[in-house]
Parts: sequence; C-alpha cells; structure tokens
Amino acid sequence: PPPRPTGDERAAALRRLAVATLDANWEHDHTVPSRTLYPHQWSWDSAFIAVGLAHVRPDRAWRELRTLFAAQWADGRVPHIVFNPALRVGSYFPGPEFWDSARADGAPPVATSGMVQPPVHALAAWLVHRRAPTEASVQALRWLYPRLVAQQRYLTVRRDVGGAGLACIVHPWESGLDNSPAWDAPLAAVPADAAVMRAYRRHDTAHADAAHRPTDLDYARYVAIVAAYRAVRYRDGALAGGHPFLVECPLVNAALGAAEHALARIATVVGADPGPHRDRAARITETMVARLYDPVTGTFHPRDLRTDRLVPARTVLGLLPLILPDLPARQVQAVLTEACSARFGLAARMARPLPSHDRTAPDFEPLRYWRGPSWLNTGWLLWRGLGVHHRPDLAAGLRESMLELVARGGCHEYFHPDTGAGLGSPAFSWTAALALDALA
Ligand code: 9YW
Repeated sequence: PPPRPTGDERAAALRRLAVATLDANWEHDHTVPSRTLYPHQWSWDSAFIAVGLAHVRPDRAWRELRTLFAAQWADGRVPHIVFNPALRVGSYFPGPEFWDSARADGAPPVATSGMVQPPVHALAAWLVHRRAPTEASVQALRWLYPRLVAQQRYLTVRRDVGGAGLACIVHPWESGLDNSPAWDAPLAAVPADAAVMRAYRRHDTAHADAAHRPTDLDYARYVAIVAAYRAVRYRDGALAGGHPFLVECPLVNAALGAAEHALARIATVVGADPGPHRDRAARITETMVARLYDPVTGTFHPRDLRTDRLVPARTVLGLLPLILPDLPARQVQAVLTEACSARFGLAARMARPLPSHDRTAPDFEPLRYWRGPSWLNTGWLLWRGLGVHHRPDLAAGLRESMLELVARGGCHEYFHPDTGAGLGSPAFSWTAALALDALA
C-alpha cells in the first residue's frame, strides 16, 4: 500500500481540492451547489459556501451573499432558489415556470422559488467578517444588516402560524433536509398520487441514482404542497386555514436563534443596538425548549402544527439546537447524550461518520439522501455547537471524521454512513467550503 500521507500533506491536498471545487462551481456572481444536479443558486448553500470562501476569496464570499439577498422579496423572505436566467428551460425541476414567482406580490425581478431555507446567513455573514475584517467587510455588513433583520422578521412574524414566536415551515424543502424521516408523518396527511409525476419530468434522477433520491410519491407530495402555496401566490395570511404542511422545525428555529446572536454582534459593528437581538434570541431558545424538546426522548423534535404533536422520528435535526449559545445546561447534556448514543455515534474518536438519521431505526437507509447518509453541513453545525458548549474533545473527533471523509472520498454531496464512500454529486460546493473552514 502507498505510504499514508502525513497530516500536513493531507491538509494541503484537501485544501487544493476544495479550492478547485469552489472555483469550478463559481458562476459570475454566485456559486452553484453542483454543475449537474443544482445549476442555480440555493439559499442555505450560499451561506455555507460564503463561510468557506472567506478563507480564500473573501470578495467572493460577500458577492455570494449580496447576490442572494438582491433576490429577497419585499416581505423579507429570502427565496430558497434564485434561478439563473441564462440557463435553458428544463435544466432543473421544479424550475422558474413551475414556481411562477412573477405573479406573486413583492417578488424580485429575477425568477425565484417562493419558499425559504434555514436562515444560517447571519451566522455566515458574521463568520466571514470575523475571518477577514476589513473596511470592505464592514461595508458589506452595513448593506446586509437591514436585509438580515427583514429575513428574521418575515420568519418570526408572517411564519408564526403556531402563535408562539417560532417559524413554521410550509414544505419539507424549507428544512433543507428534503426527505428526512422527520417529514414522513406530516407528509402522510398530504393527499397525492405517484401518477401526478407522469405530468412532469424529474431532472434529479437523470443525474443521480434514483435509489438514492426521494421517491416519486415523495415528489408528488412535494409538488402538491407547492401547488397549494402557489395558488395563493405565496401569501402567508391564510396558511393556518388549510395549508397541507405546517411544521416547526428544530433546525430552522435553531438557525433563527443563532441568527439573532450573530445579529447582535453585527449590530455592534454597524452601529445598531444589539439589545433587541439578544432579547429575541433568548425568547427563541426558551420557546424552542418549551415546544420542541421532549424530556422523555431527551432530544428535539419537529412539531406538526396540524396535529399539535411532536413528530417521533429521531433525526440529526434533533441535535442541531446545540448551535444555540444559550441552550440551558439540561438540554445541552441531553442532546450530547443522544449524539453520543449508538443512534449517532459521536465520540472523541468516531468509528463511523455522523448519520443524518438514527442508525438504529428500522427506517434508516444508508444510501437514500437525508434518510441515513452523512452530510458535511449538519456535521459542521454540530461541530460548531460543540465548540460553543466547550466540548473540544468531541468537536475534535467530529472534525477529524468530517475531514477524513473528504480526504478519502473527495468533495461529494454526501457519504455512506458506514463505509464513508462518496455519494451524490462528486463536486459539491458546501462540502468543499465547510472542509476549508474545518481545516482552518
Ligand atoms: C433537490 C442544493 C439543495 C440543498 C438541499 C438539498 C437539495 C434540492 O439540494 O435539494 O433537488 O433535492 O436537499 O438542502 O440546498 O444543494
């Protein structure tokens, strides 16, 4: 066998690969997640990508965020996809013609989707500035700050369907973990027929193994939910009255709370008052503990607002509230216990990568997208949470496991949770970006 590379050699090779991947995926004013599968701009991808770009091209990191926020809607929503008008029709499903954002009030001139993704952008903006603070980064924060505040306001006011101050997602895609088992129970109530998909041409299954992707029945439901939201032109006023999918997601709300903490820091740089951000952050954390934490399982779960019940599935989503700096000690301990259990296998020396779903569950699927495989972004969020809550031993174990995945498999979209083999797109931007950040 060839000699094992030293740590320095591994790091240098990894850095070269990550930089080359981000360069190849750069498209004028933003980065595509993957040239084949996802050729437009995605919202939370751009936040992770900016965190990585900050280490090599801070100018591009700010450009990435500016391009995304230039497509923000008048009501403050940051769309989950900004379509590249130069691409031919049919390069992604569902494309601009399906979303039809032009007919919605307050949509930007460029075509976008009508939904959101986890609001990790304020955290990203803060990390980009902290990595390379310059006059240009202060200017960039000045431009972004009111837009980030509007994004928070949209989520906590217009999307507060439950009335408790948390944001509600109206589609599994808004969680970023499209086909997570977390959505099975709420989705089962959405009427749909797999035959619906005969009317559409899926693009993903032409570029990726269908056995790894959401099923046609999943897609039929995804399409039915978008159709319901599109029919009211993406207005949120009537959601409570009958929208088919209404869920409070632990990741989206943890990101919301972490964003207020980041905004408090950004506020001090741009000369605004950090106080209201700190107050809102404290309220979000308290409300999450009251509404999404289950003392019996010792982890966080989504709340299905249509039944007012917690979803029983134990997925990686339940661990991510650890990114909240003010999470009380009891919940920190409980989440660490869950993370270190056989379900997720977190350890100072990890035997296998962190899975996206409980590996002891009967519906754990090692190859199917968010139902088992390991993803770098959820690993990175947990890694940050371990840093925030002073667990350098576990943080080091998780970091090593993430870097080893990329060093062996390349910048894949996701990885086999047992073997670490690379799966999905082989040149995926957030994998490259977050590896760069973990290396630094
Ligand atoms: C799809 C772009 C997006 C991510 C999502 C991920 C996937 C789109 O890709 O959704 O067609 O499946 O689930 O989190 O932002 O990388």
